[in-house]
Amino acid sequence: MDRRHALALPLLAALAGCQFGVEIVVCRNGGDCPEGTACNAELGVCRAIDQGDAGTPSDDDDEDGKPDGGAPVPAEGEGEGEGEGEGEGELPAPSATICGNGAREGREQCDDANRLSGDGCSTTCRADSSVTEVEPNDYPGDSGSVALPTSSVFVAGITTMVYDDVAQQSYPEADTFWLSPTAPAVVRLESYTRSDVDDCSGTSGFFVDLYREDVATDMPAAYLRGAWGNGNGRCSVLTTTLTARPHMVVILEDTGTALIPSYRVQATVLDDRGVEAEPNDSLADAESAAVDGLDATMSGTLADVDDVDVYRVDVPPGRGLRAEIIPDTETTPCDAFNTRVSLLDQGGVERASRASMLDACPYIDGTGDSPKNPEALNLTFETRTLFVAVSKGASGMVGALPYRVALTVR
Ligand SMILES: [Ca+2]
Ligand SMILES: [Ca+2]
Ligand SMILES: [Ca+2]
Ligand SMILES: [Ca+2]
Repeated sequence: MDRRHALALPLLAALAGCQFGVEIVVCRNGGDCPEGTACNAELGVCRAIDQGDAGTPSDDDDEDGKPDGGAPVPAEGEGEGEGEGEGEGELPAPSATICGNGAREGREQCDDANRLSGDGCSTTCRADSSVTEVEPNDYPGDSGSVALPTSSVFVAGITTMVYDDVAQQSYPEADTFWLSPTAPAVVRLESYTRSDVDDCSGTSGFFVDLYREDVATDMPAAYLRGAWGNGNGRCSVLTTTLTARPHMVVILEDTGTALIPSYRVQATVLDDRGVEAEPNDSLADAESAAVDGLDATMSGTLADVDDVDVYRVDVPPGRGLRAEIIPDTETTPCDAFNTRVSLLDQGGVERASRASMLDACPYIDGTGDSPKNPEALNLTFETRTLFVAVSKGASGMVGALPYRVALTVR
């Protein structure tokens, strides 16, 4: 079996600044920062001074008798320098849908008062079920390669070593299952190693790979896309559009040497909230049809190199946001998908960003015990509004670029 190409990938993408209309100010090339912000040399963007950046918090350019630093720059656009029709820029009050509080609210399909999937109600309050693997299921033709419902949890273990005659060495077994959506869908496949919550212990790593239905005929040719290192801890998340055809999912241990006695893979069909409504280039105009982030997806298009699409998501206390930007076809790999995602706070300040890379489409993840982006985890006592901005990647652009945004709050 192909051991994949990504073993030596660096986990973190380089962080870089990007310009977002009036909201984001790039300072890498000598630009000035607005009041209350200072240039962050690492990100190359202006960040709120209260984030510990170098700056001049004792400045008092506005002569109000108080230092200009402190709270992030609000969206009132009081300087009205750049325009963009901000007006008063009043942002709507945050609202919370709390999955796991035992009360069914908003678009929740259920709420069983826990944060575990596979028990009938998922950690994002969507109906799900649990399917236990049947061995052998190492290869596409194996009898144990069961078909999974698209809202389900695959409970399995990588428990045996298999000797490869060609390579003349042993590898951990693979586990496979089939996914056959009855209609085109956006599906997230996420691995977990903890049994009590949807999270990872940090000790085991995965590849989650997707193949076409003719996988048994020519496995390398049928390969569509893989995910590695982009989830909680060392777990992985493969989010993709799927045509209404059978697809094979292959789970591999990522070092090719270790066993993983117990793990789960959650398959979730994201709730389609439609198409972005332009203009949505600023916080005040942000698209909010998926504001609850309950496993929601929207489709958008970067119309030209200057287009920025901003999505609003409200995150309850103690919960985190995962946002991912994926191609609108299952055949486009992440590293050939030239987009970038940024996380903005209510002041329009960029807190994190990531671009496309091999085996990981652009994502921000504040979920789980050790989130890769702690900025996307809400540690305050109040529901907080975050903004997800989509823009083109670094390698230029030819024509309009369609994409999907995938959101989960949990
Ligand atoms: Ca609830
Ligand atoms: Ca549950
Ligand atoms: Ca197994
Ligand atoms: Ca757009």
